[in-house]
Order: sequence, then C-alpha cells, then structure tokens
Amino acid sequence: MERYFQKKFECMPLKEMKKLQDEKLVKQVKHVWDNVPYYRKKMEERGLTPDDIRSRDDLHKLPFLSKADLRECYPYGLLGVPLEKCVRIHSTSGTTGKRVVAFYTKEDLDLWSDCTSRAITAAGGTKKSVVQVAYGFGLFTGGAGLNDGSHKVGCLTVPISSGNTDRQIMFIRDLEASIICCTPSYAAFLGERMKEMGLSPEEIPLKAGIFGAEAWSEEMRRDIEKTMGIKAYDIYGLTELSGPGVAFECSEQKGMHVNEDHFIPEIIDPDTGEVLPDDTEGELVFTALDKEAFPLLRYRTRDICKLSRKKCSCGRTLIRMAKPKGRTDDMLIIRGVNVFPSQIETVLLNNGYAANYQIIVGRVNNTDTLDVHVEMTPEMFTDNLGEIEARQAKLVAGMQSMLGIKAKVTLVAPKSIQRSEGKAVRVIDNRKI
Ligand code: DLL
Repeated sequence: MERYFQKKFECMPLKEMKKLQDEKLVKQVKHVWDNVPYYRKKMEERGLTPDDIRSRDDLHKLPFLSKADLRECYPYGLLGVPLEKCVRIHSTSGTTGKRVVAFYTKEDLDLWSDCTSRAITAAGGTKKSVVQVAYGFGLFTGGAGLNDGSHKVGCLTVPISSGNTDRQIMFIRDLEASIICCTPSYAAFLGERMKEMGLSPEEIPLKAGIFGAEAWSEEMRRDIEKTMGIKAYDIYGLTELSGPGVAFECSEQKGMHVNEDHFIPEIIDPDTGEVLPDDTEGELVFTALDKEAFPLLRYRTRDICKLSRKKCSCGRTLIRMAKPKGRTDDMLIIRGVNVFPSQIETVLLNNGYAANYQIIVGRVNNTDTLDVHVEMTPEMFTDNLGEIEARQAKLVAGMQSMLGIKAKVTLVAPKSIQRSEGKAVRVIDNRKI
C-alpha cells in the first residue's frame, strides 16, 4: 500500500476520530488563548475560558472568525507563534480591501503537504507518476501546495505553473505526465487546445486531473473527462486554512473527504450562525486543529455546501463535503432572486455548450438586468440568424426554468471570450461600479 494513503487517519473509526479531535481541540483552544490576544478577547466577551471547551461538543460555544476579522488583524494580528518560527506566507486577494496573508511554520508546511499527498494518492498517484502542476506558483497556494504533496508521494513533479498552453501540452506528451493539477477552467482550455491540435483522448497520456480553487459543475467535469480521456478529481481548500487539500475526492467522485484529523467542518445558517445537521445546505465553517502559525477557530468560509456521513465505498471514513455551490458573496441577487453562476453553467453544459460564458449584471430604470454571453462551439458556429435565435431562445427557456427569472442570452463567436489560466472571472456586476 502506498505510504501516502494514510489509512490510520483516512479510515479511522468515527469514535476514535472524535476522540482525536476532542484532544486536539482542547489543546488548540489553549494555544490560541495563550498566543492570540485578538481571539482571547472574543472568547472573554462571551464569558468563555479554555476550560469551557472540553470536547468538540463544545465547539458551538466558540466565536466565529470571518474575513472581516482577518482584515482587521492584517498582517500579524492573528499570529499564533513568534515570527521567527514562521518560514513562509501565502496570500489571496479579497474582493474588497486588504489581501489575506496566511503564515506557516515548518510543521504547518509538513502537515499541509500530508493533505495534498493524500489527494494525489486518491487520484492514483504513486512514485511512478509524473505530475504536472499547472496551478499558479507564488503567493497563490495552488502551485506550492500540490508541488509539495507530489514530492511527498515521490512523484516526478513538473512545476510548470499556469499558462503557456502549448508548452504544457508538449510536456504532457514528452514526459508522459499521468496527472495534471490546475483550475477546472484552465483544464477546459487545455482540452480545447488539444482538440484543436487534433489530439484524440487516446493520444493524451494523462490519466487523472486534480482540479479545484473555483466552483465547477458535474457537467463540466464530464466534458473535461471526455476531451482528455481522464478521471477528474475535485480538490478544495483556502489560503486561510493552508491551501488546497482541506478536502479531496476519491475515485467514487461523490463529494470530497475532509481531512478531519486536521480540520473540523461545520455547516451553519449564514444568517443566524446556528449549526445545521448533516445533509443540510448552509455555510461551511472550519476549525484548524493543528496549525501553529495561523490557528483559525470556527472560520467562516462563505462557501455554500453540505456535509454527509454516508458511508463511502472507497473505505475512507472521513466526512464528505458536497461540491460547493458557490460563495455567499458570489451569489447574485437579481430582481430579488438568488442566482449562482454555477446554475447558469449547468444549463449551458446540458445544452452542448462549453463553459465559456460571461454573466453581465446591470441596472436599468431601477430594475436589474441579467445578460449572459455564451460562446458557440466551433461545431455549432453559423451565421444563420434564424438558427442562432432558436438556440438563444432555448437557453433563455432553460435558464428561466432553472433560475425562475428571465435572462437575455447572446451567442457569440467561438474563442471570443477570454480564457483563464487561473480562476475564471465569470461575472461582471456593473451595479457595483
Ligand atoms: O483556491 C486553494 C486551492 C488551490 C484549492 C488549488 C484547490 C486547488 P483561495 O485562493 O484562498 O485558495 O480561494 C479559496 O476558492 O473559499 C472557495 O470559494 C473556492 N474553492 C476552492 N476550491 C474549490 C472547489 C484556493 N474545489 C476559495 N470547488 C474557497 C469550489 C472552491 N470552490
């Protein structure tokens, strides 16, 4: 059995996992109380001391942390160790204001690469694999996270970063890469380019892809799998909690196993903060159990998701999170109706389009407008107006039944919407300007 299938933790009986989490949580709360005055104050305001947290059953008593807290504490205010113990930062841009900066000790980096190596192993990676890491390297966590995990498994690692698509394809073919790691939107772009070059799935050596960092639909998964002849695995994470590998998918492809020995997930009602039962949709909240440098307790991710304890046939007992539907802050409210870009994507892919689209929201005479620009595939490209109008009408009807509101759909020529090498920008909200 591979070294980085960490069976002891990944298949740990529930009772033992709870005991492990209880012990780690008590220790971590003490660590935060002793070292992070900002959070200690939040606990004191609730009349809490570390003695009130004896097991994960007491977790709900602890105050939440949010992006606003991170902004307030920028850059060093949430550090849990002296700066000299920190060896790295990563950072992510927020939609508003200051960037988030996360810190890592050597131990933090080691535990993080355990998480990504589990993901690579679950996607079939072994020390014989060639893994092409096409996530961006730098402040973004994608490149570094998968790179370190790939080293740990012992794979031959190609730290190519994102972009330069033809060079990516050359290395995939020449080095016979078996696993590619990148955002799903970049994977779709790579697939499109391979098709253009006349490469059939059989001529592409890849066997698997590890795709995450943005919301993507099941339909998009099937499309990428078909074009490249691979199995596409989802991976989830965020900078605040280390990066990719907080949760990862197994070959069942039915949700991502959360690395529960390192992170306790909860689902809450985003409006009331109340903890919701399994299988109920709400906002995902994580408590990091082992992180030293940036030890966040009850961090509100804003990702909308649900958790399931249903047994997985892969043998892992780790709880599974569904594909995040989107973020509370990605959710568009159009004429009073909640709309997620992922819902629009589902309609497009179900109608034979690729995920090349842009959503433009505006306001005319105090009424919200929703325009969706959709690229035709080369096969459907035509200048026959009647045909284009019929296609547009079909998409309008599909979106109306999915969203409950009417959108204006405009079909545009193939390749006219800009491709993304990292996270795709799907929405332009002119109401905010
Ligand atoms: O995107 C870390 C990452 C890198 C994950 C590579 C997976 C692969 P941030 O830039 O801090 O970190 O963005 C985190 O991205 O809160 C989600 O909204 C979104 N996200 C990440 N993974 C997924 C996924 C990285 N698999 C934010 N599905 C998170 C949907 C995802 N959304």
